[in-house]
Amino acid sequence: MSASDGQQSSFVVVANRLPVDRVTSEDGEVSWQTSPGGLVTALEPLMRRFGGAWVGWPGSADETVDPFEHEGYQVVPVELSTREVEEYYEGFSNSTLWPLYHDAVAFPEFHREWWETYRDVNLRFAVRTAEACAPNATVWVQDYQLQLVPAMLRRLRPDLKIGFFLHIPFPPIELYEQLPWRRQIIEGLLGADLVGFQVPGGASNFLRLVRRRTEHQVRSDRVSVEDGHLCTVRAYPISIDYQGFVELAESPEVLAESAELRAELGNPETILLGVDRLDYTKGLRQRIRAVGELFAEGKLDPETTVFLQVATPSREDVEEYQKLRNDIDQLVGRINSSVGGVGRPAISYRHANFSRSTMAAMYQLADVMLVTPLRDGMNLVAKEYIACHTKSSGALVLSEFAGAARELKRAYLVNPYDLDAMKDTIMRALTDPEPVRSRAFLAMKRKVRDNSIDHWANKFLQDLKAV
Ligand code: GDG
Repeated sequence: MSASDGQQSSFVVVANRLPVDRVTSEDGEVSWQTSPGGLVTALEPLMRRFGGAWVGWPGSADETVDPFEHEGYQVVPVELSTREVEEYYEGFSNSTLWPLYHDAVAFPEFHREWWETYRDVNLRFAVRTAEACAPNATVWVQDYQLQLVPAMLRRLRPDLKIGFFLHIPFPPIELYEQLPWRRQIIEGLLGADLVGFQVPGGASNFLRLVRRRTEHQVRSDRVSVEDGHLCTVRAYPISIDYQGFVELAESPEVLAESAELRAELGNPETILLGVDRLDYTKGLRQRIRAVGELFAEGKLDPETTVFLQVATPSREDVEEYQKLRNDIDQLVGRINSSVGGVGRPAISYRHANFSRSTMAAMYQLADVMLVTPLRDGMNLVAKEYIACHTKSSGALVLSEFAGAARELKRAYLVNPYDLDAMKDTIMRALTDPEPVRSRAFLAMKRKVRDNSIDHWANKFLQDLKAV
């Protein structure tokens, strides 16, 4: 049955990806499993309560999947061809918008064909969403792949209440203005009743752009759009399922796994940890060089200290990511061969996916967590470490350029481009007296506990109702 056959919902989430992964059993039977992740965890209960629907791409090209019910809500798949995956997803989303929105730390590529496909795919998402919505439904559109959907949807269904949330930074106007299709994207976002950003800086960058590039009236955080509706623009810092992570990290299985992992690493006295998608925005080159120099200068002792760096495979079909992977392999190899350990490398580098419980075991172990992106919308790894490191004496070295730095002011904040300062800060995080570390760490725990992901979702949806 298709969504247009009558199955309509009063609460609809629209995201590039569906919240489910396909699993094929040994006898070839296909079923769908909820994908792990904060957003899905936070929204699933709401979806069930409101008889919701989730519109998104199932993740494989050239395949049509019929809508189906999953765990008490509707799943509405949007199909993409191989060409569309290349041009809309790998192209315009990940090689134009992603670098542009992250301070152009890699060069954004502008191609007209990619833009046209982005527009076509956004229209398909909007049409599919319009079909899935009951009269006056609430729709929540997620992220940079779908920035044209709010306005397209409003044209198709003016009765809907439309929210949009951007998970990545919104760049300063001087950078944004490079985008040949800047006007269309601004108007696309303004189709929403409420546009949310991770931090107030993103919201003000956007409002400045609206003032500069459109004729719409801006008063405080509201834009009067020419078709007569108001679009409110605010910050909603996203978070994690704090309680869920604490329970996971304290479970006997995770505690046993962290003991095993420590033994596997050669029972070092001190563990530094980095966990990132392998992405050029995450500052891996700078971080690994800084730690490598600390080992080479003898400030860190490879006999007693290990730097465990996890890099999760990501966007492997995009050229810039292939280059990054090779660079990091070589860099780690060079450092490990020059700083002799005791039969184990100084840097334990793992380019692989891990289960959530292994991640929690790693967070448990880390004396110092290094989160040093060059630019990041929020960075949930920083918050996950704070939840999962259940000892009071953790230390978080955090980039000033991660959205999380606005809330986690008691972290050891660094400019990731300043290698010497980063090295000094890492040493301070390792050597500060225990009471200093734990006061700061416990303050950050309270902060994350009091603003977990369900607060974030509820606040956004309450505001959406009210605007
Ligand atoms: C975007 C924005 C914003 C990583 N490796 C594994 C794994 N992970 C999980 C982490 C964490 C998530 O992936 C990564 O989240 P981040 O927030 O760090 O970064 P992005 O993927 O770039 O996310 C970001 C976020 O959206 C939310 O709005 O914070 O700024 O860029 O949850 O734990 N999980 C598992 N295995 C791994 O190997 N299971």
